[in-house]
Amino acid sequence: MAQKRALITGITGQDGSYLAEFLLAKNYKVFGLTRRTSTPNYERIKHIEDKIELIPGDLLDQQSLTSAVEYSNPDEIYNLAAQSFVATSWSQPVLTGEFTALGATRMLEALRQVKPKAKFYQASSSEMFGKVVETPQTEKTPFHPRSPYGVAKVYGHWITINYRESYDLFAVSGILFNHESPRRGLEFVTRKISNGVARIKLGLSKNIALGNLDAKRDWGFAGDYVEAMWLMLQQDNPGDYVIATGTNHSVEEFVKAAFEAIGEGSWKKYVKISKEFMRPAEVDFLIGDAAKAQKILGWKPKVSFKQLVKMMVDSDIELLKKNSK
Ligand code: NDP
Ligand code: GDR
Repeated sequence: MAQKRALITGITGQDGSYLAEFLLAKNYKVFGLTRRTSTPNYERIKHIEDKIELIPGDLLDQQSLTSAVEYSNPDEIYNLAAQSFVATSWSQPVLTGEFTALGATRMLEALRQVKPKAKFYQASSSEMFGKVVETPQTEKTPFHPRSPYGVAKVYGHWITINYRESYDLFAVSGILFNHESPRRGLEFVTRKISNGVARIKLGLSKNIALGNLDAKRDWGFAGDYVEAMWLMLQQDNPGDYVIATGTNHSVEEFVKAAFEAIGEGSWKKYVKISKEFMRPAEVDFLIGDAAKAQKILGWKPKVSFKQLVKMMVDSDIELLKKNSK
């Protein structure tokens, strides 16, 4: 059988790096779209850089996306690139719409014009459920996004379905709940906490400043979730799937578990609440029901909440020790 070819947008991000590793292990030829920066930001993919091929391009630039599809001639396209930080979407709402919403249309257009037979994955999000209308959330739960990011993702979700229905494309949306890892960006709450706890443990900081500790999220491990993306594209028919663990925890519970991972029972003295990290509209409670994915894809998460927190704290301790040498 010919070697399969995949194009990943957002390959320098958390999920892109895990997905690239996963596809390389399956013997794919992996191409990644990267945008120009004045200094390279290949930290997450430097260990596989010699095994993948990077193609310059930007979600804002249709021609570069069309060329990337022409050049890579992919069997599968994973559209992971986005402005993915919810908080920033209030300060940069138009840019978030350009990247996260219209970027999906541009990728779909590139596929439709160049390689309509390629299978397409769109990175949809549990943020689309926002102010939830039912619990747990499934593929059938109506959306009520609470941020410009969530609104942009709803657009990306529906344009993917619309292209599937209009042009008979194999285009799917994975509605992924929060997934974290040692490669998570430092501004997201889980990594901010694991890094903060590691710094406190090593005597580099005295406290961590956080916003709303009551918000609850269904947190899984990113390494588990990229397998679900791939499985969605291996089916005979395109469909949309919720990917989640089916359990949730508050930010406060994450903080507590992170301090417990370093053997510290009293976390309260280390945490400061700062208005700076409160959001104009909050998503209070998310919990997903991934029964459809389990039934059709045979997918289940492997890493538990406790294991995830410990993995992130341990990794940050190691990283800080290494960087201080
Ligand atoms: P990251 O923020 O870690 O990565 C985002 C990626 O998008 C980076 O590679 C970034 O490149 C790239 N990118 C941003 N803007 C552009 C642009 N204009 N042109 C080309 N590339 C661009 O996100 P994650 O890996 O966590 O998430 C992957 C996708 O999944 C995103 O779409 C996110 O919204 C979605 N998602 C994530 C979830 C999660 O819990 N992680 C849950 C549900 C959905 P650069 O390195 O140059 O900045
Ligand atoms: P989220 O992730 O908005 O769910 O989006 P984030 O980790 O930023 O926030 C989770 C919850 O924690 C609360 N919070 C804080 N958040 C941050 N970042 N910093 C803080 O100091 C802080 N204090 C409390 C937030 O208010 C929120 O309730 C992530 C992204 O990966 C999206 O791209 C993805 O679509 C969704 O997950 C599913």
